[in-house]
Amino acid sequence: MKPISQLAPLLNSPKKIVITTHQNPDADAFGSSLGLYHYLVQKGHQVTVVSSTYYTNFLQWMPGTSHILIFEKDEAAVRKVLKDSDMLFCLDFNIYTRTASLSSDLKDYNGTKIIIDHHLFPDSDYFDFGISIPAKSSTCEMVYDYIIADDGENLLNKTIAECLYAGVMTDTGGFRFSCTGPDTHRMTAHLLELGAVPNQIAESIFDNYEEKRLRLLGHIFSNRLEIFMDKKAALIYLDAQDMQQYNVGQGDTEGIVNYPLSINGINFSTFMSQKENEIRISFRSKGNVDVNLFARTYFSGGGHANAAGGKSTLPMKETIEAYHLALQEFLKS
Ligand SMILES: [Mn+2]
Repeated sequence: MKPISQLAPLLNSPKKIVITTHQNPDADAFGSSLGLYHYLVQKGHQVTVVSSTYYTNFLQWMPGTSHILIFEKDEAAVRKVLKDSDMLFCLDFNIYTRTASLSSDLKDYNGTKIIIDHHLFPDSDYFDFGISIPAKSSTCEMVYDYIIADDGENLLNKTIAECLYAGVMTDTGGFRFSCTGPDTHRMTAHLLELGAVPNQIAESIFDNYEEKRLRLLGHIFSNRLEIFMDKKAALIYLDAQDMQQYNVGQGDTEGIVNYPLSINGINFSTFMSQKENEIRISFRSKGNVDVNLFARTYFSGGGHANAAGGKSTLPMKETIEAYHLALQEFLKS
């Protein structure tokens, strides 16, 4: 994989470009993709953003979402645009398998492949050009850095600023996580100067739920939250019946894994939810508790040191038992 700085000559003439991101996109995934989209379009390229899966309601407001092609909805259109394109930008994910059923099409992609991402251990053999900095707050911050390094500061505008602000705000947990650096705040100041309005973006993302999500939270905190104070750990789980009873849809479980970390003394939080034949698991931690290592070792996943994901194909009861055994072993080492 060559450094992304060497990509510039290839973009000197108009290109057909596809930008894609990870499945079940969050605000950093779409913010970085659409931020880069609005930049590359101004540079004269023909650009299409592709999402492998449907996206949640709270991303609907972001400028450009109506142009996004969704693979789950229209496979043929996505295949055509991939086939006709010169380059593929992969944003906010480190390995093509993070794109659900789109994976095999990405695997066989013939054009130039570029990664901009902040997850650990990128699949460098797959990408031709790229930049991977796990210490960065968000892929949105990396897209901002890319635009500045590309001498594109004059093309930054309110539209791009809104997209990038959304991703940096959410990936830093509202500028609370340890990945929030001086550069993050310097960029954020610039995004506000460009016209991004923080309270509007925060409301669009955080105040966009239905009543059922608050009822679900009530159920979780009363019945589905377990605290293991001796291990400084907490677990939330939602089984198939919970998912059905509270009509849990895409986005309804966003951020739930973070709540246990607000308890004094808890530095490791796990959230499990039943999705068809597998259990999706999210991990969050504070300090030097490496949940990337935990997810990779025990639950076929990965991510960042303080935020990772994994999965289990065992039933919920057995998965929780496996979690307890894993936690015991993990804390010993
Ligand atoms: Mn991200």
